[in-house]
Amino acid sequence: TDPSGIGERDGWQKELVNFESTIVPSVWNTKLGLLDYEGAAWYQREFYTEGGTLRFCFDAVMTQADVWLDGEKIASHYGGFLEFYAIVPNVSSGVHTLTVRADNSFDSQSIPMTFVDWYHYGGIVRPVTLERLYGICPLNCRFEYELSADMKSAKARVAIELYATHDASDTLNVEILGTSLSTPVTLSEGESREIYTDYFTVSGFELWSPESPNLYQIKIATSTDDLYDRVGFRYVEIKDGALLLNGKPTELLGVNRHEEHPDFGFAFPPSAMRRDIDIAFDMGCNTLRGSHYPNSQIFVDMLDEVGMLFWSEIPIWGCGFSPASLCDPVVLERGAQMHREMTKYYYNHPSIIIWGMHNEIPSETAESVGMASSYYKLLKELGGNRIVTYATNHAMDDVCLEYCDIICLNQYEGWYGGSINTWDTFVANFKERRAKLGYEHKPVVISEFGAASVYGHRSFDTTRWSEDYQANLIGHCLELFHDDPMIIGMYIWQFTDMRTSLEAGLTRARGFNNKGVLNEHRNPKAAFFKAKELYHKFKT
Ligand code: ADA
Repeated sequence: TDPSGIGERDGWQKELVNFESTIVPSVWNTKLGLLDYEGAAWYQREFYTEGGTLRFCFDAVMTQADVWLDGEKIASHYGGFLEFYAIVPNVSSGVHTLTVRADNSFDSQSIPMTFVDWYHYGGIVRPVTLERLYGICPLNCRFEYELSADMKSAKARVAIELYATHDASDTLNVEILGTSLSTPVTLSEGESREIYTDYFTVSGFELWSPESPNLYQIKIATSTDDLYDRVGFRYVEIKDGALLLNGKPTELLGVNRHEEHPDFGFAFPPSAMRRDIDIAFDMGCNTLRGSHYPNSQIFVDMLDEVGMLFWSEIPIWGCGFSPASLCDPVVLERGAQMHREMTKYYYNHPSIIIWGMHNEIPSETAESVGMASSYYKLLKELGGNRIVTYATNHAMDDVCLEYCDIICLNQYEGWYGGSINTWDTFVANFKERRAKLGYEHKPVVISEFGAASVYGHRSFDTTRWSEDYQANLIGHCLELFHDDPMIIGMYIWQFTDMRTSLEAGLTRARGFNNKGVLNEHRNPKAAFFKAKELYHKFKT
């Protein structure tokens, strides 16, 4: 750790003198003594290479990452939940030193900001990989397609990010579903460029849906390198007040999930991801919201495979945002960059049907309009066939509702004010406001609602903090929302209890947000069984 920020001055990028060994990926907070540490920490390791052009890929480093190879800076990246890479040419054969400084300090311009209702884990939280490149190499691809009216074929093209280790001409081959097409490419040494294939028609596929999550392999290859990904064909739209998936009305039965575990922080193990998905299915969910940041690619791959719909968003968690921050060009650009990276790297996942612009910004203020309108436009441009929205906690005075395809309300009647009985009035009042605004074509999702309960605390009188109070409130809400034609979906807050930041911890028993329908070790509370009963009933 480098609490006083002396590492670079003292040459740690060349050699770390005092260190302990650790495992990557991981968060440092689970090391004894480092639970509360916020700031910079340095990681270093030696590796052997036969040399050439090397590509260092980082899936996620919290939050500001700086990377050195043999003491020379090779990358800098801001944004803790998104991937980045550095390409270094002419690396000699032999042993080299890779150094990473991960800094999770927060301030009024950081995303997320200091005050959030989760834990500021730090470290290299997702895998790091090293590739040797040679020739013209495909690094990333976006498969763009438009389904025909009968949804049996698609007009497609592929955007491919290329890098050349030397001046070269080659043929780029794309193969999908028995169709193959070749594009000649010429790049000069060190050049990176995105190219588009011509449009082509693909057919012979079955649609991707929660019931049949059909995936197809896409292979992109030059004579020296290749790239494989998977795609699914589906169409999502809002029509006549409903969400249609492949033309079929779909009710979103969901839960908000943080990719967090008290023993692993954000370095969530894949086997535990799979278990979370199994539990969500058992509960009857057909969708998860990745509150409040892009989740691991491994997790979203699993959702593609099993047919779970997903809402992916960036970590603009606005409770602590001042109206001034909303117009701060640094904040706006950081958020825009996160949206560009999220849409670039997550584009091919059919499970992602919703892009989330931000969560609970002060959207009742005039200052919020710039952020909401620009992010909406950006996600519509870059995001493919997806619903674009944001979660608001300003149902009755939000001024940005123009900038969403569906209206997503976070509301805690019966927890932060109100009672179980005030939900009807809340819904009725919002319906009236929506009509007055002329937004009746925008269906509503209740994107957060719930109550905290302490696992194991039962009560005959359904007192607050008991499992019974929580189960009762959630049961009431689910039935109310399901029966209301304006409301097309619901995401319970939240899947599991989870550790929260020190500031929020002051009002959170155990330093945890206890609104999970499971506790942090994935043991079910009464609310889990209530939701399971109702979600399964709604589906029949
Ligand atoms: C907000 C927020 C969540 C969580 C929740 C709560 O709606 O979006 O992240 O903090 O409130 O538990 O109060």
